[in-house]
Amino acid sequence: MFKKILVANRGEIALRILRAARELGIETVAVYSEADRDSLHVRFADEAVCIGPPPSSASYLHIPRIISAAEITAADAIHPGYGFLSENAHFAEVVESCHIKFIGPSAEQIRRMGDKAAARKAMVAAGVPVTPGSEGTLQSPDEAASVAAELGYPVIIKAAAGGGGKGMRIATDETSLRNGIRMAQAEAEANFGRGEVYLERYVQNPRHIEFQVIGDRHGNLIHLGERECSIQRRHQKLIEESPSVAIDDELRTKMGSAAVTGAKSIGYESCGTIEFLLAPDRSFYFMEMNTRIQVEHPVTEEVTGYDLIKAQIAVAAGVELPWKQEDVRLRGHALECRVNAEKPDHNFQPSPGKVSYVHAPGGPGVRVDSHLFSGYTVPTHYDSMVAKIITWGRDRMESIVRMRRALEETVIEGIDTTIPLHLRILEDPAFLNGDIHTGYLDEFLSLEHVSK
Ligand code: MV4
Repeated sequence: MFKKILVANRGEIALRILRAARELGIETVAVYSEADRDSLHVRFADEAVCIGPPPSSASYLHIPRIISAAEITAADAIHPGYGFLSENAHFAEVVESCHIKFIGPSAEQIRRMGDKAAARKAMVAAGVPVTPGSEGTLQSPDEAASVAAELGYPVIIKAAAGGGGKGMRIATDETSLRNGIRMAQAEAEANFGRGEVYLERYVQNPRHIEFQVIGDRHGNLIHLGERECSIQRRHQKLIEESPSVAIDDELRTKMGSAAVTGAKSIGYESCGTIEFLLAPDRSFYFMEMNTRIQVEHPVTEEVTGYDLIKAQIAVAAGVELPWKQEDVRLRGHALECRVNAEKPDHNFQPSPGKVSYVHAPGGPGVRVDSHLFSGYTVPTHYDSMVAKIITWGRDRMESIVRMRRALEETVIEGIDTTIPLHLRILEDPAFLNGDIHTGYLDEFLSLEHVSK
């Protein structure tokens, strides 16, 4: 096992990883920017190294400074968390070339799944269902037009280098397709330095369902059920849950085997997520693979009883996965509400600043993953998420009732948060019915606006 892990991240995920390392008896190193000097992750770690000024580009994304911090402290592994450098294949390569273990998959697996067109090809080759679409990337607008004519409109244009919704365009006819291709290419070129795009038939009103997988280097790879992540705005998830009301045992077995087949086909090691679109007719299609631990991993932990971060560290150290697929049981229901420092009634405008007072909820079935404390200042430089409130119940309704109660107990003074919006969603009949899809939140917000 590792002796010392450096956590190349901040906020709640840095705390989550430090906690796992401590339980495993592994020493810890935090890195921090000048904006995070007073943060909890600095205090929780055995050692802490300042890696630069507040902008991420000069600190949490600055590879030489992070490597230097690991070398100075003699860390033998680096955990990247999520965001920042977690899906940067070059970083994984540099870490390994310094004889430090990158806690995640190989650089090659990150690179392969980071190219969305290559990921799609790999899944087709493995026999995982993908939406009908172009063979690979498109060479010309004329080729796009003939592929689209065969697929039938609407189609969706995706950037090979994109992901998470960046560089996407929907086209309803040939004119909008030709315009869309040009705009998507320009956007992808500007954002990722790579303009290639591909086409898929557009699936209307799908659910976003993702399967958690974990693999080791001995060829074992299992799934840990699904997460329903349809409640999102501009590709930022707000509420996640496990299991999904749309999935019964039969569909879970089918989608879970597809996820395992897909991940095994690339020899995947570590925690990962296979994202699917689930259509109203229950057909499902591979969308993307995320090669990191995700924000919403706690709902899977709550229903499986497994500690995903401890498992991720152990498999990175070469330990054999101690679980078999048939051991995995999903017990009860878990919900996660992301608490962001934002004004949900003013177009989700950021609301950074000093948190004069905080009181976290507690009691049965409540878990809070947060770096907040009374007197903490939410900096302007980073993501706005300040807490994740996770509830568990024997069934979905019990987890919802507990979530309402937990959100009502929560006190966060000095900044605005998404808590009032969560409480309104948790009363919405469509949500209570499990009647959700990727357009749900936009519809909910515009309907609320009309009725006010
Ligand atoms: C799609 C789709 C419909 N049809 N692909 C959005 C993010 C990226 N992972 C892929 N996305 C989509 N791909 C086909 N063929 C709809 C989306 C999509 C979406 C997916 C998941 C969650 C929210 C979404 C919001 C808008 C569009």
